[in-house]
Amino acid sequence: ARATVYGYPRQGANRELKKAVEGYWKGRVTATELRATAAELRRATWHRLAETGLHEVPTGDFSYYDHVLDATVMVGAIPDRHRAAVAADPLDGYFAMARGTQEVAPLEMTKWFDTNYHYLVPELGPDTVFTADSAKQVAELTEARTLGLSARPVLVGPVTYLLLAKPAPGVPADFEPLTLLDRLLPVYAEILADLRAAGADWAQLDEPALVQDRTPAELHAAERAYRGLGALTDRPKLLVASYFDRLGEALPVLAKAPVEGLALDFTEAAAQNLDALAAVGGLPGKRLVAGVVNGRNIWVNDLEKSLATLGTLLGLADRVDVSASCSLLHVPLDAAAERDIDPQILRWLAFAEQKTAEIATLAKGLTLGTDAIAAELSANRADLASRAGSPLTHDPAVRARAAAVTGADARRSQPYAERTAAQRARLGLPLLPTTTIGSFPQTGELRTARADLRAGRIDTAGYEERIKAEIREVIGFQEKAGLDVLVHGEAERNDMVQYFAEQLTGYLATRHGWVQSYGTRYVRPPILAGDISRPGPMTVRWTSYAQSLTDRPVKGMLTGPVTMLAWSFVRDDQPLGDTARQVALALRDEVNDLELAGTSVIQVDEPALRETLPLRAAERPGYLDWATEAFRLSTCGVRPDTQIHTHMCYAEFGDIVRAIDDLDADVISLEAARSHMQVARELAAHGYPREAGPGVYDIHSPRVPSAEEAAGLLRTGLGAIPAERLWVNPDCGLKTRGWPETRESLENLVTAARTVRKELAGA
Ligand code: THG
Ligand code: ZN
Repeated sequence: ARATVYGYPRQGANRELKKAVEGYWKGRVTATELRATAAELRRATWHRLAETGLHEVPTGDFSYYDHVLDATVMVGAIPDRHRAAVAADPLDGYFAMARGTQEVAPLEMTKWFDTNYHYLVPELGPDTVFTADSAKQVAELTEARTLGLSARPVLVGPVTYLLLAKPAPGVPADFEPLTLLDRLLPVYAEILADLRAAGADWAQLDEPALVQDRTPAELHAAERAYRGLGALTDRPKLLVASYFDRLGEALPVLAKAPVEGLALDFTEAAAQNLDALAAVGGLPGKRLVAGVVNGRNIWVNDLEKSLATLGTLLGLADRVDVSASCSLLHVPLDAAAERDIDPQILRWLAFAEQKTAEIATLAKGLTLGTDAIAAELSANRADLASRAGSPLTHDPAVRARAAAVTGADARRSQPYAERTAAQRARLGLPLLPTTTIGSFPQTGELRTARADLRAGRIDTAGYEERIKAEIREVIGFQEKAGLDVLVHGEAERNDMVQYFAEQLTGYLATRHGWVQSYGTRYVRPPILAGDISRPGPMTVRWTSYAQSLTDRPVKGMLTGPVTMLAWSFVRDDQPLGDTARQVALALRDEVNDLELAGTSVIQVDEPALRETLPLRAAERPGYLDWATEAFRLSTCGVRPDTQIHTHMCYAEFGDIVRAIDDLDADVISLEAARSHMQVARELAAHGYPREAGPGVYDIHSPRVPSAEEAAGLLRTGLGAIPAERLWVNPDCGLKTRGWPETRESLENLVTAARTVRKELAGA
């Protein structure tokens, strides 16, 4: 058996790639230097992979920004508006597509399946002409082969490429990119021929879109694609890779296709993929690459269990190789770099480096027998036992409390109609109340203060003084601007998930655990490692301090349980719903403590509610059940006159509007400015019965909306939501904005609210 992976973190141990790319943008790094840094990172990675025991390294998975954008370049699908820039300078043109310029908008960005990686969406239309550009793929293959390595180019597959695309601007919205398949296949044929000529024995075509629910027409397209590519004579052997879920109806299609290999996910979807493989009579004559090591979570593998799976597979294919379930892009680089995690616990964790070693060990065991890996197996058994038996993973008090939850705990004590009256009486807000989503600009000074604290240049008291000064500034501004419900501005928070994770028992934070989110932006997702409890209040001090400065209500600001899970690495030893419930109970205590401290409005954000929706429709109702219950569990312990707000960061939410209703929040704020209040109409169409604040200020752009423009949006909103239930707020938090445009925009927003209030009073 051979050991391989489909892709690897690109950034380098110290995020050298981020620094080089951002340096290039700033003019501090030349194109030559950037290329050299990138080539050195690739070389070091391949060496490391081979040294760790991989027999075949991936090539072409490296990217300056995004591998789907690389595929767009590879097939020549450059949007018209970027053609001149790409022709003038391919590298600058590439970054123009990724980030836009003064003159042209970038490609849209969206989530890569249900991961936290974001890709740039191809824009296609009936006039799209594809042309082959195999330069990057061929160059990287040649680099690896020159090092004497056995290398396998990895490409986004043609079906997935088209299924991920959207109609280009100006193309009718009902245009289906998949109709371009016949035009795209010859381009893939040309690239495959180039790779063959450059010495590729195998090429991998990634088709993760085939693990989603697919129509018969889409499955038929997949069949045609691989019948066509398989029939080519001048090509490498083809490995069609699936990951993130079971292949389902697409498995028989690919099993019958004239390709030489299939890669399947045997982590989350192991049982279904095994059954489906058996049902088609296995893959006689084909190579099966078995993704038995989880490529998107950070837990140490159960080597014996994986060996058992691999053993079963041996009877089902000509040849079985070992890999991770998906590219290792989605996990941090090296657990050994984590010096702050208890060594006992660190043994439970496997990042990309450790996963590579697991894959190599499994391949060795499969080839030579378990005796050859006896030491690894015994260490692995001890690590797994340590995790299973740890008090961190089994806190009896947390478990007893979660088990005792009743339906009543997840329901407000009064229906909305009654509690809204109590809230109105308590808050005394005007019609069309104004508020913000929570965060105010994170200034350079704040980041410096945090860095100073970490480096010991200031002490905690000094740091807290800086935060307090910022809160005074934010409260003072909001009072002067005339906002009705104020916020403290979240100066003390960097990544909100990390902020809460650091304060909850059972959560681990990493120092170096960077994972690419998009382009040169990375996150360090915390790890839900054990049973979750809250040793003490997390936000009450800052909220109370802010409230002490003003007579107007200051909103308490929390991140909801679903988002806490979505932006973390989750436990794999219990259902997600159980983990969500533990987090929800910890947040419930925080909500209740905020109320006790006198907070009358508490916002619990769930920006990730929709993005966590399972890939397959059959699994969605079960997810939405535990997700909405967890939200209600965290928010329903309050008095009727305490107002619960929530916020979500997206405009398209038609498919979960019922779940949003199920949250039973008193007020919801949503993104709406760009879509001209489309969400307001969708909420109305659903009969949404509570209060809503469709955003009237697009915070994703530095542009300042005029008071008249905001008033226009409000009037549009009033066409869908009655005045008594309409709030006035921006689309999202202001963390990434500068102070000048924030000030002006919020002043205009208040002016707009006052104007429309007058109109309503006069009518
Ligand atoms: N927190 C976590 N995960 C997330 C988000 C988050 N996933 C989805 C979404 N938000 C991703 N959005 C961003 C936005 C900005 C940055 C990263 C992801 C970013 N990162 C800094 C960088 O790479 O320079 C580093 C920030 C830091 O120092 O922590 O700007 O909000 N967990
Ligand atoms: Zn938002």
